[in-house]
This record gives sequence, C-alpha cells and structure tokens, in this order.
Amino acid sequence: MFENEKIADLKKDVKDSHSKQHTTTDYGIKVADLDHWLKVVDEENDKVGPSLLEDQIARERIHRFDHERIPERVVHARGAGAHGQFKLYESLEDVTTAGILTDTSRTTPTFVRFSTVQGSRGSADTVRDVRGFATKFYTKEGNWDIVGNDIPVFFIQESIKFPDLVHAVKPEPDNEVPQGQSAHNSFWDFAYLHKEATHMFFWAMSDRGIPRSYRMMQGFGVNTFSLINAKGERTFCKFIWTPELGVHSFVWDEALKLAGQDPDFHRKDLYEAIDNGAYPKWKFGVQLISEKDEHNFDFDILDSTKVWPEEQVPIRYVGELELNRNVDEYFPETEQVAFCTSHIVPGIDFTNDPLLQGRNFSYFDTQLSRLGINWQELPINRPVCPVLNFNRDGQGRHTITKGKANYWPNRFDANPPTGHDGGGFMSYPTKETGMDQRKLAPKWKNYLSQAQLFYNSMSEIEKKHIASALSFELDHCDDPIVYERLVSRLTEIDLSLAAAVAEKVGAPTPSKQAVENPGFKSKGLSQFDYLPEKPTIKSRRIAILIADGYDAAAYGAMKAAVLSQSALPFTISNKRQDVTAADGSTTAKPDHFLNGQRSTMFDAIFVPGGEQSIKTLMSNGLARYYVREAFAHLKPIGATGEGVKLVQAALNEVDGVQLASQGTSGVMDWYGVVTAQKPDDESSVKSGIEMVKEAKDFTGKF
Ligand code: HDE
Repeated sequence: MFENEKIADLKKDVKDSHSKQHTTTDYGIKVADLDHWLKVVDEENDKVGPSLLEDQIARERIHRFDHERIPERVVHARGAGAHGQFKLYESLEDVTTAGILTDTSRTTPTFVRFSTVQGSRGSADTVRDVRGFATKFYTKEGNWDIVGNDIPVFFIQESIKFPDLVHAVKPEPDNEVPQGQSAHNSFWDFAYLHKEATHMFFWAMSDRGIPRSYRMMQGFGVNTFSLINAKGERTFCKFIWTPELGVHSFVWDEALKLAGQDPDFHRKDLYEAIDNGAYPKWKFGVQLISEKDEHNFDFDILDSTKVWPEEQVPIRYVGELELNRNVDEYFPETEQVAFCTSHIVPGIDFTNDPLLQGRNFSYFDTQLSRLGINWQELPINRPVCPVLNFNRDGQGRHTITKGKANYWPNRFDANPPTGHDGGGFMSYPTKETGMDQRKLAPKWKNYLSQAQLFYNSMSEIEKKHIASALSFELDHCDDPIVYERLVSRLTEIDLSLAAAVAEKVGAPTPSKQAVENPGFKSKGLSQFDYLPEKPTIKSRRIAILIADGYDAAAYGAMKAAVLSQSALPFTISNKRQDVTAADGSTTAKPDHFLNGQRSTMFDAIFVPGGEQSIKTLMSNGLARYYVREAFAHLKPIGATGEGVKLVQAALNEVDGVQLASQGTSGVMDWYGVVTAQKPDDESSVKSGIEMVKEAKDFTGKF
C-alpha cells in the first residue's frame, strides 16, 4: 500500500472495524448488549412489556443513525475517488513560482474524485454525461484544487446561468424524470436557446460522453488561470490530464446495458485496477499564452466555451499523476472531500474568466450546506502543511488553539501575516478599465466556429456515433419544437448530420447548410489522437468461456498469457460450480455463470476447445449471444480447436455477416476475430484500432 504525508495524516483518524476491541457508546462506556432495547419483561408469565425511553444506549444509536445522511452534491453527486501522487518532471519556473510546478524533487500527495454530473448519488455510472475530474494536491504551501471535467469546454459563458443549466439538465420538475441523462425536452430546449452550448453538446454527444473507464479519459481544468513567475510576469494557462492508457469509450449499446447490468461499473473498475496494482496514470500538461498575446486570437482566451487549438497553443507536458491507493471508507473520504476552484497556491492566480469567478464563489458556499463551516478541518480536506488562523467556533469545530490571540493585530504580535516578501499569497495586480455592465465583449458572440471545428475533426465512425447519440437524445424529446429547432441548429454545423438526425427523430428534412462551415480541423479533438503510447491490455478484463469437457491446455495457456500481460482473466461457464476438463483430472472454478456477468463487462472473449464443452455452449442460447454481443460491441474474440465452432455458430446468427472463411483454414477474416483450429494455423487479426475505425454498425443486427 502506498504511503505519503496525507495518508499518514489520515491515519491519525483511521480506526479498524475488524478490531476485537469491545464496542462502546459514543461517549466511551463499554456496551454489554446490542441486540435488545431495555424493556419491562415478565419472564415468569412469558410477557414482554413496554420499551423504556430511559435506554440511553438504544436512543443514542437511533439518534446517530437518523442523521447519517448529508445533502448530496447539487451536481456531480455520484462519484468515485482515490489517493495518489503527483510528480513534476520539468520545472515551469519560467512562468511560475509555485513549488509544486517548479520543484522536480517533490512528490505531492493528491486525492482525485471522478463523477457524473446529472445523476443523483445512487444513479448509474455508464450514462451519457460529462465526467468530473477533480484533483486536490496537498502541497507544502497549502491545498491546490483543479476542479475539472473530461471535456475541455463548458455549456455557458456566464456563471449566472449555471442554475438554469443545471435545472434544465436535471430530472424535470413535475415528475422527476429522467435520471442521469440529458435525453429530455428541458435539456435540449436549453441547448437550443443557448447557442454557446453547441460546442460542448457536440463533445457530450461524442464518444467522450460514454468513457470506458475513469482511467481512460482526459481531464481539463477548462477555466483559464494565471501563472506568475519570480519577475512578477503573468502567463495565461490551461491545465490538461492525458491518460497513459489512451482515451477509450464504450459503444452506446454497451453503456446502456451496463447501466442496468452493473450500475457501479466505473466505480468498481477504478477500485479493481488499483487493488490489482494497475495504477492509472495521467500526464499533466499546460497550455500557455503570455500576457502580451492575450488578444491575438479570434476568440477570447477567457471564454470557457473555447479550446485553445493545439496548432496555436501546444501542450507542454511537465508532470505525472498516479492513483495508487483506494480509500479506506467511502463517506469520510470520497463523499466528504470538498473542492474549491478558489484554492490556489502562490505562483498561481485567477483571471477574469467570468465562469471561473462565479465558481470561486460557488464551491465554498456549497460546502457550507453540505458539510458546515468547519469543512476544511475534516481529515480528507485538511492540508498537510501547518494551518494557523483566527477562525474560532462554528459547528463541528475540531481544532483547539490555546491562548488569547484570536484577532489581528494583537498585542502579542502572534501569528502575523508574512508581508510582501515572506512567501504569502499576493494577488496579481491587474489594471482594469471599462464600465459596470451586464454584458460580454463582441468577440464572445463567436458561438459556432469551434463546434464546427470539433465536428470536422472527428473520424467517420465518431461522426456516426454523434449522429446516433443526437438521434437517441432527441427521440426522447416529445415536444416537436424541441427536436425541430435542435435539428435546425445542426444545419449550422453540418447539413448531412442534420438530415440524418432529422430522419430518425421525425423532424422535417433540412435542405440548406444554414451557416458556412469552412472545414477547419484541429488535432487533439478526436479520440484517435490519444491512443496509448505503447499498445497494452494491462488491466483489461478478458472472459474465457468454458463448460465441462474443456481443453485444459488451451485454457491454462490463455489464462497465463493474459496474466503475464497484467490483464485480468475471468472464467465464465454455464454454472458456477466446478467445471471438469476433458482429461477428467483438472477442474476450474468459474468466476461467474453466463448470466451473472454478461459480455458487456469484458473487453475481450476467448473460447478454448474441448468437444463436450463446446457442445454444451453451442446448445446454450446465452453462450451464443455472449459471443455475438461481444462482436457487435467490437471486442476482440479468440477461439481455438472446437471453440471456433461456437464463434462461427454465433456469428452466423448475425444478420448480414458472411464469414469469409468457414471451416477449413479456421481463420476468420473478421475484424477482431482470431481463431486457430490447429496450433500452426496462421491468424489474421486487424488491430483493435483499425477494427473500430473501419467498424460496421452491427448493433442493430444481433
Ligand atoms: Fe462545478 N460545481 N460549477 N463545474 N463542478 C460543483 O461544488 C459550479 C463547472 C465540477 O468531485 C459544486 O462541491 C458553477 C465547470 C466538478 O466534489 C458547485 C459553475 C467545471 C465538480 C459547482 C460550475 C465544473 C463540481 C457542487 C459555473 C469543469 C465535482 C458540489 C460557473 C471545469 C467536485 C461542489 C467533486 C461541483 C458550481 C461549472 C466541474 C455547486 C457555479 C466549468 C468536477 O459548487
């Protein structure tokens, strides 16, 4: 288990629920009985009388229990968190004095919480939504929070609109439907009425909205921050996380099914990977614009609905984040962790980004209703550096500060501020001009160019997925004004997309591109620009399908091969009782039976031979469906010996699939399908990436 200063700090509060120490009340007396309320009992006459209010032990238990819940987060209620560490490998001292960004010898403890936005705390993980990516760095100079998302832009430019946005995307007010998704009238009504939301809804409708894993998505600070160097110069900055494993997504059918089959899929995926030592890693990058170049762009660099195209502002990767330790208990750590965009350390500062300024107010404020005024004293939130201030009292105060100096200045000269040169936080002195007005400057009216840029930069399959996602969402809108107007918005981006969506959702087919799309593209927008540097199956889940009479040699060899690549093999059978191999002497203990964990929960499938095993599986509709469904979800499928027959039988059932080479050679010419009937058969598998890029859409056919 990984240790660092923050873990050591938390350990002061960690108790062991498995300890053999006797139970006590909350005020410390040992408890003799925890099964019965104190009552009048007449044993002689076998009669139970009234329960006594006097029982302070029972009362305390019920009191305590009655108040266990706190308000869930108003957005991002559902999440999963883990501890880790941040290492800097290149100093940014040219642009900042922040210790965490200049001292390459440091390892900074961190806590990260990933989340969905719309759903409540008990909603499903795999819904189509934006994902939160909030990082707390426990630095030597105090806590620094980057409260980001997996999408680099936001729906709105002004924070005053945030309550409307959230009301519109959350379940509708009359019937509280739907849960965890934007597929309803209110959201798309809002989206149409806010042209600036177009860019972000394209991201949310792309495959980025349904990530395969929290470990396989990027993170973005979204807002524009300032970095301040030793000379007092300011550089504008955006923060970016890029995952070592690459950016990967589900296909929509898979995500939909998983929401029912395993609503905790992402939460478990993160926990399982860390538990297995497959620590997720991200490179940390910055995009930098010097103060003098602020106005040299055709968009405002403080506008959160815009990316800074990499061709104009390259990403400089300077550090690495690793998550290497699961929480001990969810509530005190993942639920009580509280982030604030206003938590910055010296060397970092804010900007006039209006969304950031609104956020700087909102996060502290919301922690008050969730956690109370002393929320920064909670173990997960308290810094690892010394904290001393003039705070006193308030609900849930933990800190005990002795002495009389609870005000400044004081006659003891106690706890003085550092002054200008003592390392204390100094705000960057900005010269402001202008009038108090409720408006933005003209440049901010450029709403659509980057939505076009994003769409133009997608590969063909990503474009198809956007069309399917929009069709799904608008099909859930039953008010024609909503889906018809939204289709008209799409004509401002791409006419063929608008026409394809119109057909599916029942809007009139549009005939004219409403706004010219000059066809510009940019790198770093398509997911295919973020493939892992080294191809890897590390931490991927692989299902091996067997039944009684399986080929033990092939089964054992594949299991060993999978483990050697740090991937996770799971044995799936028609039962969970032991399965006996063809040789009669070996047995395997299945991890699940076919219905317990469906193909959706795995990244690939392998079917070893064994005559009897395959006979059993071939006659089982669910086993054939397992293979078919995995194929439709573009997953690699491997088979050896008689196992090939199961794959052939299953895929023969897919409408429109003609197997190129059945029977003799045993090698199927299908993307992602590798089979070998004899050990020396040649296999011709296309890489997973080619497979996805060239994929045909089989989801409607299996
Ligand atoms: Fe948030 N957001 N937000 N948000 N946000 C919250 O704070 C808010 C925005 C983000 O895991 C709340 O502690 C306003 C952008 C994440 O605990 C609240 C505006 C981005 C999380 C809040 C925004 C985010 C939150 C609710 C518009 C991406 C979860 C609970 C001006 C950069 C953090 C809480 C966690 C949570 C306000 C816009 C990301 C209400 C007013 C842009 C990842 O304070």
